[in-house]
Amino acid sequence: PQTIFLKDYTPPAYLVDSVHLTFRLSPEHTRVISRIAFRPNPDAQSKDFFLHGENLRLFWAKIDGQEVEPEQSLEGLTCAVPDAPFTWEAEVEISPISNTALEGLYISGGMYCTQCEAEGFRKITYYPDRPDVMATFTVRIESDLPVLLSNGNPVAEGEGFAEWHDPWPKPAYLFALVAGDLINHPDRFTTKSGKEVELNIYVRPGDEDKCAFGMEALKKSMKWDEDVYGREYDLDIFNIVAVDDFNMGAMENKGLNVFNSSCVLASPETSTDANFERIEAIIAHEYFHNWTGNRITCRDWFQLCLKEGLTVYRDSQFTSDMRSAPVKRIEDVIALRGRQFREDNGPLAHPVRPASFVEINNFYTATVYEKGAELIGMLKTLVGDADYAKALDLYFDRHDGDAATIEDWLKVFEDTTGRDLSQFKRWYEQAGTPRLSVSEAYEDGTYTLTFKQDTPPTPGQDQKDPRVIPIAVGLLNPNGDEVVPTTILEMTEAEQSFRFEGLAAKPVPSILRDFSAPVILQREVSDSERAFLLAHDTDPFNKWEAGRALARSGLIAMIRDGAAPDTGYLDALQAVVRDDTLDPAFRALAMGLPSQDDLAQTLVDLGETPDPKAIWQAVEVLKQEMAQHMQDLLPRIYAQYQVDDAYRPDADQSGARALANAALALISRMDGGVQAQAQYDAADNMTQQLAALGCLIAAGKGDAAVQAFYQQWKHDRLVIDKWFSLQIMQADPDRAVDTARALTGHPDFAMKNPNRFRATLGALAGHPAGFHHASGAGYALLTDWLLKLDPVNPQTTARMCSAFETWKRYDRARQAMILAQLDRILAQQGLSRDTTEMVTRIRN
Ligand code: HT7
Ligand code: ZN
Repeated sequence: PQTIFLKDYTPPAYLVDSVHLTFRLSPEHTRVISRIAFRPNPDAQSKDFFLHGENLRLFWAKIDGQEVEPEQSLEGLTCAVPDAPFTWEAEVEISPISNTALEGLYISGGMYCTQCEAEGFRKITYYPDRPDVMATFTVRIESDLPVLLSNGNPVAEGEGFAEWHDPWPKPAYLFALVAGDLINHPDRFTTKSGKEVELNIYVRPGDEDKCAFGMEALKKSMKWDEDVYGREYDLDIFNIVAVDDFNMGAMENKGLNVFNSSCVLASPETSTDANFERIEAIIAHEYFHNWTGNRITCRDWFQLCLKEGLTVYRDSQFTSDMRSAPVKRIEDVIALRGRQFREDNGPLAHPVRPASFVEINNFYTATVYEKGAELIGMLKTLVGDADYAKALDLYFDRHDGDAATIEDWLKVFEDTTGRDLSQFKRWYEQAGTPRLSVSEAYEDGTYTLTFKQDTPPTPGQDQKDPRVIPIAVGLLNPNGDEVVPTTILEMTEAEQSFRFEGLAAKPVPSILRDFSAPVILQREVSDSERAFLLAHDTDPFNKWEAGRALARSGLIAMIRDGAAPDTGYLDALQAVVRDDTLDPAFRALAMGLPSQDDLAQTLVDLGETPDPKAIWQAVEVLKQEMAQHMQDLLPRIYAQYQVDDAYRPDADQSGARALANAALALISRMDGGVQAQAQYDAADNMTQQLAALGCLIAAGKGDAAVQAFYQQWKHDRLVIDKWFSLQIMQADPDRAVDTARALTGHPDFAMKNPNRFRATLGALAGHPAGFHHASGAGYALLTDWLLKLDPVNPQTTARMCSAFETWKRYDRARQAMILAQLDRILAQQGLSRDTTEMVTRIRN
């Protein structure tokens, strides 16, 4: 397969002014008739006319009304064209029903829908399918189905047809079409300048009672983007459609967002608090793309972080404003460390702006999205809130309608602030997570912190240059008072010292407050200092971080040295859990332990080979000890944080439920599941029901409830996804693979549905002690299914290969077994480009 390089970018040879498309929908023989107004690009370096097109049956093509005979290949076609503006027309046939890859036009549950990002439009018709070609689209859909949708505003409709016009020039990846027998949940929004916008959420019949929350989230997002970024909506209508078969979470097509139904449908009975929070964030994310992604798009796919990093950053800000900012920050950092640090530390590491790719779908990664968002946060910290706001205004003014680059983005900050951001740009270009080591000195009232930064080599990048790192630091007195409030230290050198004068005693530093940079802090800290910070730090993130570090060091001692659980940690944790002045959601997070994956990596960093089963056992022992240590407190917490009011998925209620359920998980270890069974029997919402079911399975008392849950929910595919996952997640390591295997034989297992596939095989991959079972059965089972899925859906297959990305951590026997499975995948005849690229990168 061909590698594409950022350095090889050249402007398109032809630009497009307008596109007219007619769709005659039919499951096996959809006809697409296109009329496209091209003109030569004055900035082009070539005059070659090439249109992308894959799996299209071409009936005819015309230029300026004259039939032509283009030269076709597997990737598209070429043709001789005039050296002046011209009209291209063509008719092709496609088969949506055979499209299981879920890219281009496909059918899900009887509904036609499209997914064109990144390169799906070329499966619909011949077109220059690249984001720097932007055009207005007019679309006519011919079908007997009652709901016919496309981008922009509706312009005509009648018996068996509808026409849409999108006045905003857009790249083809933002094109969308939906047709089906759908139910509408309507609403309205008046923009700040008084424009009336019609809002609709379209769903399959039966799902109409699950739209209200998403609609409220949409209106809050529209208002927030006006208030905080000054961005107003720009069409008469905004449609959202829920689709069951979808490769990712959602898609920001102009005026017609398409959502994985799991990311929009919500009801208290069927969705957990975490689902509600996620749905609110994803609705916001897709809506925010209207400006950061659609009005200003990316010049090429290397610039993906331009829209994704910024939009993730914006949706995090939104959630922080709607809910609790500290809790959101802690959740984001847990996710960043769990996925992005893992990626940055392994064979799939790549810069936030990659320099090359084979298959762009493989670069919708935690690095591009989440690390990309961290870079925006760092920029804001460095320039300050006021200049950030000015720079963003300039960005929207200067680049509205553009297909822009990271250079354009940084330039608006340089022009706003006069800063030179060339060093900051290294964050976009260098892969790997910097290690930030810290030493301290105190003499005559002066406290000095010395930092050293170092980034390990990553694939293709041996040498790293120092980056600018904003390090937020506060200092506490030994009595716990803050003597220096949060200060931003701007580190630019490989090694750099910062002094604080006039301190009466050696302070206790709180470093990297609010996780001010995506780095790994390496500092020898005593457990007593961690306990001190857990008790006294005024920065909620570092307060939580201190508890997490204590838990980690105790667990590592248990795993390495067979130590007993650390009572210092248990006492410090108990003090936090008991402290009713603290946010319950924060306390619930404090009760969480480092993930088993995190512990495995910590052991590797200490030069040890992790044993996944031993890690699992240590975590079990510690949880048991937590339950025992807090056995008097937990029933009080559990009772106190029961929510009596009618269910609301807001921060207050979900925080209370999270704390009570964290208590329940420990109580179940002491009472054998009695309280959990009572909660299960009484539950009137999914948060309570699922938490109780998890406790029952973990306590070995789940059989009846697992059956009952299935009977209760077998009609609801999103709930049944939870049922699949939970049984695997809660399984004993020796049973996890068998449980997953048995579930792949369940009549409701459906390989072609990405949600169900992920709920089953993804849950296995997320159970380290089960997946890395010494028998190798986890590796074999996942591989069996990846091989079955690849010909059906390469994109989802390739993404799930990342389960193997940590193979180098493990012992020789496990390494050999994983390599054998990777080789088995590579040996498959006709393996997709997506999966070939992923497995090749993982293997090297
Ligand atoms: N911009 C979208 C990314 C995307 C995608 C979504 C659904 C299916 C396939 C996809 N490929 C890429 C989603 C987002 O970031 O908002
Ligand atoms: Zn996005």
